[in-house]
Amino acid sequence: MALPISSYTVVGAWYSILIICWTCFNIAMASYESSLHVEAQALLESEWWSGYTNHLPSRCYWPGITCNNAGSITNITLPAGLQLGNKLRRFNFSCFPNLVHLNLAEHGITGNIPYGLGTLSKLIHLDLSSNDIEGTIPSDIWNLRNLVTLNLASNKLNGSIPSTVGQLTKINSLFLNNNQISGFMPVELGKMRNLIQLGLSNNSFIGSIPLDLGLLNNLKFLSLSWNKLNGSIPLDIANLNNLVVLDLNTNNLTGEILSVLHNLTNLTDLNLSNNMISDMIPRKLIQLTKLKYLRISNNKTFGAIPDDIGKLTKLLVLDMSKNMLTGEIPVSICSCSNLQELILNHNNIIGNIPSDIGDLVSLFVIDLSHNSIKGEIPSQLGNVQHTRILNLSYNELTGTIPSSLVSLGKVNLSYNSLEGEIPFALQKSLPPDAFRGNENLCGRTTPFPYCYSSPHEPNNRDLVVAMKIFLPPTALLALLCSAYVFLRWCKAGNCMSVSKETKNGDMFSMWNYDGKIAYKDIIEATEGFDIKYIIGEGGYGSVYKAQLPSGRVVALKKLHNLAANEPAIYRIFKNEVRILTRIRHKNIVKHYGFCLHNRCTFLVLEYVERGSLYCVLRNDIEAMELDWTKRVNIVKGIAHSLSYLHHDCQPAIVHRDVTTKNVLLNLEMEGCLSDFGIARLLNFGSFNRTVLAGTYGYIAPELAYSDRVTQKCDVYSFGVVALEIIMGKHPGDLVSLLSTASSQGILLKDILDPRLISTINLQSVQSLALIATLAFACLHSQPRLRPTMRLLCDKFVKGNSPLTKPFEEISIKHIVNQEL
Ligand SMILES: *[C@@H]1O[C@H](CO)[C@@H](O)[C@H](O)[C@H]1NC(C)=O
Ligand SMILES: *[C@@H]1O[C@H](CO)[C@@H](O)[C@H](O)[C@H]1NC(C)=O
Ligand SMILES: *[C@@H]1O[C@H](CO)[C@@H](O)[C@H](O)[C@H]1NC(C)=O
Ligand SMILES: *[C@@H]1O[C@H](CO)[C@@H](O)[C@H](O)[C@H]1NC(C)=O
Ligand SMILES: *[C@@H]1O[C@H](CO)[C@@H](O)[C@H](O)[C@H]1NC(C)=O
Ligand SMILES: *[C@@H]1O[C@H](CO)[C@@H](O)[C@H](O)[C@H]1NC(C)=O
Ligand SMILES: *[C@@H]1O[C@H](CO)[C@@H](O)[C@H](O)[C@H]1NC(C)=O
Ligand SMILES: *[C@@H]1O[C@H](CO)[C@@H](O)[C@H](O)[C@H]1NC(C)=O
Ligand SMILES: *[C@@H]1O[C@H](CO)[C@@H](O)[C@H](O)[C@H]1NC(C)=O
Ligand SMILES: *[C@@H]1O[C@H](CO)[C@@H](O)[C@H](O)[C@H]1NC(C)=O
Ligand SMILES: *[C@@H]1O[C@H](CO)[C@@H](O)[C@H](O)[C@H]1NC(C)=O
Ligand SMILES: CC(=O)N[C@H]1CO[C@H](CO)[C@@H](O)[C@@H]1O
Repeated sequence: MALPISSYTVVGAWYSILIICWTCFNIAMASYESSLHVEAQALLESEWWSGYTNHLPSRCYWPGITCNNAGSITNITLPAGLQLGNKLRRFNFSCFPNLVHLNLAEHGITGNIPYGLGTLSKLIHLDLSSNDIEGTIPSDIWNLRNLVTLNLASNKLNGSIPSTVGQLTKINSLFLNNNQISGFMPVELGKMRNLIQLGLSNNSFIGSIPLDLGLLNNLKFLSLSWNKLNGSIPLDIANLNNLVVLDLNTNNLTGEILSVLHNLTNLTDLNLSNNMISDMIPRKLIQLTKLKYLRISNNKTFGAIPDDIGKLTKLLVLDMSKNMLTGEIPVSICSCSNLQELILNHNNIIGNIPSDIGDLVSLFVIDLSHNSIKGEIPSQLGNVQHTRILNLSYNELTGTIPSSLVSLGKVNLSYNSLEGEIPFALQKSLPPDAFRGNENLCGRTTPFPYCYSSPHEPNNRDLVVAMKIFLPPTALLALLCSAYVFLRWCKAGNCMSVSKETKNGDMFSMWNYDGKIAYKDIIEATEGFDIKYIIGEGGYGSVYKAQLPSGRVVALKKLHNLAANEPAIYRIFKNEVRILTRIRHKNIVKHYGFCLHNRCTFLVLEYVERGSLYCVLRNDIEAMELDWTKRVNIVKGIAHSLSYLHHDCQPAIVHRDVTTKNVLLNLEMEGCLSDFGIARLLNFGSFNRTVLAGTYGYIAPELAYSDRVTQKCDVYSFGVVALEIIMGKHPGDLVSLLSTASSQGILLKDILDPRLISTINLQSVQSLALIATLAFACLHSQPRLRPTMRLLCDKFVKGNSPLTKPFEEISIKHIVNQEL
């Protein structure tokens, strides 16, 4: 049955629909108008545009305001000069539903960011940078999920960043730099996958860099500099291969990072200065061919500057100052034709100054001071006419000063071994300090009456000449008198044997007698043991590198835990050190002296350039440099030095801590044993039996149940070290497996350092087999069945017995069962 529908009902239905729609429209219009009214009212109340409040209807044309077609405000970008003071909180954010763009940078805003910004749900761009805003960032900011740029930089914001920051998934620029934000960097930063620029520098962030930053593979700009970040730089940073700027300077970052950076081929600006990065400068760094700024100053990087650094043709600034770089300045640097700053001071760079540096016409700053650069100053340096600063002080330069240098600005040639007459024009244009410490330089004008000599290091011959020529008889008398007083004073024990020692050039032995002199020199050379001079740390204390006024470089081992004010301890310590300083062996780091003070106690040691064998073996490039011949020589050197300590010293000295960390390598890659006797000194010093002699992994097994340290403990450790040298890594489990059957089938060729295995030849095989045989004998669990160091040395001298089997077939079993 069909329902009858009258025409009346149809019309009625249409009519009611129309009515409804009309009402809807009216309501919509009314609410729209009322929302515009609310916006207008909020503008009035904000008091930001106090001069315009009479023109409310034309508000879309007020300075800095943009509206959409319906008249609702979408963009507020105040014109420069308007000062808002504390009027941010007068702004009722909830009244601007269509605002997408709010830029209030540099408007003198003070006070806090009020809560309520989170109601601007359409906001895409928010910039409150360069104001004086303080307090924490209100949490509702992190609800602005449409934000594409957020800039709160250069304020006084504090507090920390919550994990909700990860909600801003559309954001591509986040700048919070130059504030006082603290706490950890949240891992949720890794959720902002669209980030292109991230600036968090100059805050107080602590902890380590979140690994998840490695997920932000759109990043082009990353700056976390000037924070308190520690730990190592995550290797995942190497995934960010769109990075153009990577700035991590001035943190406490450690670790090895440089070796993976070569993937970041778009980098133009790399700044890792002022951290604790200890890594080689990898050759692959030259793959970053777009680099303009390369700054790694004030770190612990080592190795040489890559030979082909000249491939970085865009380079403007190369700053690797204050590191532990060795090797020469690569000649190829002269291909970096845009170079403006070459800053390599405070390293251990050797060799000559490449003369073609004179071709680098843009060079502005050349600072090579505090190195060991030799040879003459190339006259071509004078070609670099833009150079304002040329600092070659504290090197070992010889020859005369080229007159071409006259065209440069500030020049400093002090503390070298330059000679001859200073070019006249330079005498006039530079202060005498620029030439100080070059004993054989002469001048003509007033500041240089005779050959110039440093006041710190009087040169006897010059003094005599000067006295003969210049001193009238009365002055001579006065001089003799004061010399007499001086000698009397010396006799009283104030400066024992200074004159004798300096004449012999042996300036260190005096430190055996008088701590005061050393103390002052050392404090100056290390700026009061500033941590920036630390080159190594151990359980006993830190090792510093110090360059003395004479230019000589020494290592200082600063010992903790010493009750030096205890007279008994002082006496024992002094005797101990005296024994150590008498030791002279090619393969033992020289002890020059010590300083025993209440505040600091340190040993003065020879500085050994290439650092510890431990580190070299763990660096693929350096480990390759350490070929089989060098390794065999290092093993022999250690054996000889231990034999010397055990059998030739009176009383015999037990090292107690033979490890690869305590074998240092010089420039020729020869081994020098260091740190012997330190454990004993410390035991005296603290009367503390908990100071363990030895390093886990190298300690003889008997020390687990006895504290009787004998020469045979050193022999055991030597065995571990010898194996480590030929295996390229700590033998680890192999040592404990030796007595078991499972080890016996292992082949010699399978334990040798795989990085060098391809370079093996008949001669090295014989030496390696001998080393392995002797090393295994040293690892005997019974101390008395281990060979003595003297016996080991004899075996090394006698050389290798011919192999009875081909190399490929020699097994551990075969070696262990050999008769010594
Ligand atoms: C907002 O306004 C400013 C100044 O009027 C203008 O420069 C800027 O491009 C505008 N931004 C947007 C997204 O419209
Ligand atoms: C902001 O405006 C809304 C809507 O007009 C109002 O409810 C609220 O009270 C205002 N807030 C302040 C702090 O004036
Ligand atoms: C942040 O700064 C304000 C003053 O600007 C201070 O009252 C507050 O204690 C600070 N908060 C933190 C966590 O440092
Ligand atoms: C760090 O920020 C403060 C202001 O917040 C500024 O004065 C200072 O210059 C900044 N330092 C660096 C190195 O940018
Ligand atoms: C890094 O700093 C944090 C906080 O200051 C600290 O807890 C942590 O031990 C430090 N880590 C390292 C490796 O120094
Ligand atoms: C770096 O670490 C050292 C000690 O580990 C600490 O004394 C120093 O304050 C730290 N520096 C910064 C900037 O956090
Ligand atoms: C470097 O890039 C190569 C090829 O693009 C890639 O195979 C390698 O995994 C990358 N290394 C790192 C550390 O990201
Ligand atoms: C480097 O930059 C170029 C040009 O800006 C771009 O095409 C390329 O994708 C970027 N990334 C890498 C890894 O080269
Ligand atoms: C790099 O860091 C140093 C601090 O050692 C700073 O002075 C310099 O401005 C930084 N350079 C760049 C380009 O970031
Ligand atoms: C090198 O000398 C210049 C000019 O005398 C000086 O400004 C600079 O600080 C010196 N550099 C060092 C590391 O001493
Ligand atoms: C011994 O050394 C331990 C660890 O270094 C230290 O905690 C303890 O205070 C020391 N005892 C004495 C008596 O110095
Ligand atoms: C080895 C070294 O000198 N490291 C320094 C690197 O820079 C930081 C910050 O200035 C220093 O604290 C380190 O001592």
